[in-house]
Amino acid sequence: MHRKTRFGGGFPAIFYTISKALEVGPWRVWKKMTSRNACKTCAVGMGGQLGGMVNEAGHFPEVCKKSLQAQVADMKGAIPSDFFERNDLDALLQLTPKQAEDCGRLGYPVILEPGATHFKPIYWDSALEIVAHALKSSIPNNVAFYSSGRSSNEAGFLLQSFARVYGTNHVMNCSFYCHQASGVALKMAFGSGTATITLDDLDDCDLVFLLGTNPASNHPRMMTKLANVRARGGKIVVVNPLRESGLEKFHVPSQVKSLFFGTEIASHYIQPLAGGDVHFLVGLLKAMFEAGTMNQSFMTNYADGAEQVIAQAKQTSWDELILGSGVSKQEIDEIAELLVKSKATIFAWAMGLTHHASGVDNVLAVCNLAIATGNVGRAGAGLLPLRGHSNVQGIGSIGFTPSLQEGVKRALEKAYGKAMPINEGLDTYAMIDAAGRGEISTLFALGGNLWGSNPNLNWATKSMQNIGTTVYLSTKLNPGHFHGRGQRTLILPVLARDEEPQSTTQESMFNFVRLSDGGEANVPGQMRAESDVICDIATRVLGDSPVDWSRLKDHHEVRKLIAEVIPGWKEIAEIDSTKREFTVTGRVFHSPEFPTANKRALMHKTPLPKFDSDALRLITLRSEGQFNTVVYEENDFYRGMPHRFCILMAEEDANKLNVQDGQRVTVRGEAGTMENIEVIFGQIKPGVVAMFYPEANVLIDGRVDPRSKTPSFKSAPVWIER
Ligand SMILES: Nc1nc2c(c(=O)[nH]1)N[C@H]1C(S)=C(S)[C@@H](COP(=O)(O)OP(=O)(O)OC[C@H]3O[C@@H](n4cnc5c(=O)[nH]c(N)nc54)[C@H](O)[C@@H]3O)O[C@H]1N2
Ligand SMILES: Nc1nc2c(c(=O)[nH]1)N[C@H]1C(S)=C(S)[C@@H](COP(=O)(O)OP(=O)(O)OC[C@H]3O[C@@H](n4cnc5c(=O)[nH]c(N)nc54)[C@H](O)[C@@H]3O)O[C@H]1N2
Ligand SMILES: [Mo]
Repeated sequence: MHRKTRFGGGFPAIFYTISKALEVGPWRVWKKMTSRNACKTCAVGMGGQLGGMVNEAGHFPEVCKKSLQAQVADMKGAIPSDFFERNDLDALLQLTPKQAEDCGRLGYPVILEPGATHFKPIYWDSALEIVAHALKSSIPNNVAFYSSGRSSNEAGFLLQSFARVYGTNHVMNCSFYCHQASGVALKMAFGSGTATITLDDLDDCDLVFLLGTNPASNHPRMMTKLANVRARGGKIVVVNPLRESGLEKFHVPSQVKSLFFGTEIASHYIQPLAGGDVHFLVGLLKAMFEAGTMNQSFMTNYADGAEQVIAQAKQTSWDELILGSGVSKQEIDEIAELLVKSKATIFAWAMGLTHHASGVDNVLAVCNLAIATGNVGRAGAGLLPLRGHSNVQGIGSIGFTPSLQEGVKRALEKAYGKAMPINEGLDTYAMIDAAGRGEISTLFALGGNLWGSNPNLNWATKSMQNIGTTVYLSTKLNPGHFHGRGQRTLILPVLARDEEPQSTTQESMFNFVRLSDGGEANVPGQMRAESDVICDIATRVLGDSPVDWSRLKDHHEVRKLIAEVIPGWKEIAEIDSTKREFTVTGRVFHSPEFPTANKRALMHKTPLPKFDSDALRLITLRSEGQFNTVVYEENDFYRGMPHRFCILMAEEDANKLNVQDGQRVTVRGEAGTMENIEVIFGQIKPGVVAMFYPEANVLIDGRVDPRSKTPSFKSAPVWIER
């Protein structure tokens, strides 16, 4: 029996939007939603004059219930002053992600002293002094800095450069658990690690591939563009082990006809095995090779490495490709033909490709396909990693990464008059591992929920609790503050971007830098701007020479530095006066000339991944009502999953295991087990099951992709016990 799933968007989304607005007052919400601030949720890059309702191409209104969810959550009340007195650490450890989120905004700094049973409010001055003392008494090589992708370029730049002047390269961001594989692979193929297209290119293509991504929930504003592709007769190929109802049909709220009748999104829905994408993509190459339809002249003129990639496709048997992908020869032929006929194709993907031990190969295989068909380096065609957090790309661009390009390093040295550290910077997973070995004495986290984002939560808990002092700069509480505490933990309350006293900037997935005006605080409290907190700590630790950190509290000064140090960002120096948002130079390719040594693209052989044959492959994903580890709604009505502790399974697998729809089972993974999990029948590829992140992170062991260091969150072996 299939539970009824609903199509995406439409009136349910609109009603939800209205009811959310009523929670804090429609006028207050309208004012905030139309203020000039980049949207807080995904990286499509909404912003500009009417804030989160206008896209980069100026289209209005682009309404998204997700951005409203995040906005309203930031406006609903503050945590009462006696909250931490009434709730001891044990009580806080019981909070679910939703309960922690529902506590409201953190309005005052708190500290948990070693061995204490309660967090206690603390004055800002004392809190900053304790953080400074922890840093001054640590060896820089034992200190780590983490950033999620929510913070501004200004705060991110200040913190990463402070870390370096202080003396460490242990500077890492959430990308290692997200799109790192995309950056690594794109750089290997084209010499540049981000999208090769602009938002407008989506208006000029006739075919879009959506591989391992669910934009109906996670990038809702993309849906208008996708609906438009279909409206002008284009095709959309979805490649996803799970039939996502929002990708079958979506009711675009800003288009009247679509709102009422819905728009078919996928013209072709391919359901591979989780982790079977390389097999499928190599299969497409093989089909084209056999039909003699590859774009040989494009490869000859603009790319290297084609011979070995073609040889791999030629030598691999159809049996192996079909078995490994779970896709039939007929479907592979059909999609290959579609691709050959297309005049301009855009390949878009997200976590379904990156969250694997073969993440980089998955993305390289997409790059190979784009090159083999001549679909890169011209208008309307190219590669589009659908980024996660609203400023995750910016945080990477401005250097919040363990290693810096030589040029950036030299520019920083010149700007600050200080040699950069030489220790090898840790990636996120390696840092947690180092903490487990007792090698991290202080962790400074700019936003995020690092604990909850990790695989193997028991390991993450033990490792993080080994840290001496942990400092979180956060807007809201999340379970990571408590489970991921250090021996001493401080949570310092900060302003969200629409509350900042100064303007800030963010970079979208299309390499477009947006300006956010900031505004008034949404709730009363002692929250401070992230950049203020960072500069105050820097001054306390390093004094005012060689760098005058208090001068850098002025975002205009920071932007002048970014313009000097980061390639392609010159225009940011003048953004205060010009208000001109801009595309980072050197990243969009409308002609087939790439920033590699010889200006040619490079194709790479992609070995076929191997999997345990007796295990089911677990995908961990986001529900309709969550943003990463923040849960707004416990149920997922699109997929018919009524609560967080479900496992979505094909009826065929359930029959083999002799379990029924609605039955409770135990799910065993390599790192742990979860009991009392409800089986839900769904339209998912047999052999593959799905559960919600972050809860299911107790199951997953840390198999990381050797090149991107990203854990295989979407092909973890699990076994079901009745
Ligand atoms: N509302 C909302 N928006 C968000 C977020 C959020 O949590 N909520 N998170 C933000 C962030 S940080 C990110 S990174 C993005 C995430 O955006 P997505 O990547 O779309 O999110 P996921 O839920 O991780 O799901 C990925 C999709 O990949 C499919 N998939 C899983 N395994 C495979 C596979 O092996 N092959 C293929 N082809 N497909 C597979 C899943 O079925 C699922 O549909 O969204 C961003 N936007
Ligand atoms: N099993 C599994 N694990 C995963 C994933 C998966 O699909 N499956 N996805 C991975 C991915 S793609 C990602 S990106 C990571 C997410 O990793 P993170 O980015 O570390 O986690 P989030 O849950 O987005 O962080 C939410 C917290 O950020 C804080 N916050 C929100 N806004 C602001 C702000 O403006 N400033 C500051 N300072 N703080 C703010 C709030 O305290 C909030 O609770 O998780 C990864 N882990
Ligand atoms: Mo992400």
